[in-house]
Amino acid sequence: VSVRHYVIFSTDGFIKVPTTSDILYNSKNTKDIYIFGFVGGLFRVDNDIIDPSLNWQNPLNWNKYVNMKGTATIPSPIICGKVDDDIFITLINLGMKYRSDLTELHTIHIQGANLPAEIDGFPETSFGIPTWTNYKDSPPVATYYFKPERSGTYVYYNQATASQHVQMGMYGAVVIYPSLKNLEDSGVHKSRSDKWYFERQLISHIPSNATNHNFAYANSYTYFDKEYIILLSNIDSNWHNNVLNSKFYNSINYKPDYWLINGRAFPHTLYPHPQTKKDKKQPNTDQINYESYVHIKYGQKVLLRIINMGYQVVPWHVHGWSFSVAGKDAELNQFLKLSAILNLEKHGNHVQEMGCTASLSSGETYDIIISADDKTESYENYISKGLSTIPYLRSQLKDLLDKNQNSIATIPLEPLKHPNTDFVNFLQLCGQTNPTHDKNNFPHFYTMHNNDSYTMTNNGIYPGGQLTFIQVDN
Ligand SMILES: [Cu+2]
Repeated sequence: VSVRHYVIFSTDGFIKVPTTSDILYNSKNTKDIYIFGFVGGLFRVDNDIIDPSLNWQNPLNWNKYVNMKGTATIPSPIICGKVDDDIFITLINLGMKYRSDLTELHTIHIQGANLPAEIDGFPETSFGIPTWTNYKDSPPVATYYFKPERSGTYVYYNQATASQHVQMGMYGAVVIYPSLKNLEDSGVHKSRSDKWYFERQLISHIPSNATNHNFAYANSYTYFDKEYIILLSNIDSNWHNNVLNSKFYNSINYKPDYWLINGRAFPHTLYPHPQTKKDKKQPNTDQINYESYVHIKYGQKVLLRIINMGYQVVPWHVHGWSFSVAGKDAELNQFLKLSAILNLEKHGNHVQEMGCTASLSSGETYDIIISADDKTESYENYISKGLSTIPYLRSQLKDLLDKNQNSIATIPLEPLKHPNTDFVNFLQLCGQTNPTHDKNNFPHFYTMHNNDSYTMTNNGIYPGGQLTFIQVDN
């Protein structure tokens, strides 16, 4: 059990959205949208101070806080911990840099946390944090407390004037891992030789360096090798402009024109997330961040923590594999729960909820696991040799290229080197026929996206919006 203390500030800022579908972006094909959000992060773990600048009780830090006004982005910092941890979140309302006249109350509500009313963040039934206006005096603060009983994916947001504050961007992910004790209680344990067992049965696909941070829930079928947060939201830029310009906006006219994954629209979703490098040392959280370009290896299991904070239902669709639903709203999937109760796992058996689309209402979270099995075996013959009198795929693609140069895609391979992104030609990839075909380096690209396909746009321009890639290689 650890104490994890976060200090979070509310303020305003801007995000950049693409205005074209150019994969390479610059200042000419992006525009700014005014937003509100939370900044800050992990202050303390147990007695270790992680970031001394977050100590609001030290007056020497106050000047820095004043300068943090106007620096908000979407989404807000990730809050994480494990079951039974003591999670504290101190909230400071910095006020707005570009709308200094706004002095509304702010709160933090953790959806799914099932907290008592005193600290549930609903201001009409408890309290809100007023804006800090006298910088000579310590900021008005209150500290929320959350002792998670269940692992899974939650979301926090500003419940004060939620209609506007959620739309403006005041939300972030909450990730809770099961504890080792939870896992042991469910029959999953690590032996002294560093092997993972369910009861007395070896779980061979779980490597010895796995920890409780490789399980979504206390259940052996929720093991994953890598995890990503997919926080979905949508924006009506007219609303945001009106807030910036102090104009009334009637929320019954809500009409989104941008759809975001972790605060960004395609093609920005492919690039490294600007918040990742800002992340301070996060003890016990090696890999969790807001990257939305999923990069995994064949055979790996990837957990997608999908959260919908938009004002529309999202049918989230994954190409390539059917996924298994590990849980929803921080509750273990009921089929997995039933399988455990009936002891089906013992017999190497279980029941799973599978699918290729998960529909998320506003505020819902889904934990889905993809087993990225290699499909080259089954399709290799057709792609590289042809089958049943149909010529092999590369020769077909060459014909297409002869007729139209634009018919073959170029794909940004691991767009981690922005702005000098490498592109690969799909024909080269797909056409690496024997004997030059290098089976050991054959990346595949799958997409996942909002299946209400008009949301794959940026103000009407396709492709854009809620669309991103999964790169799989060896
Ligand atoms: Cu699709």
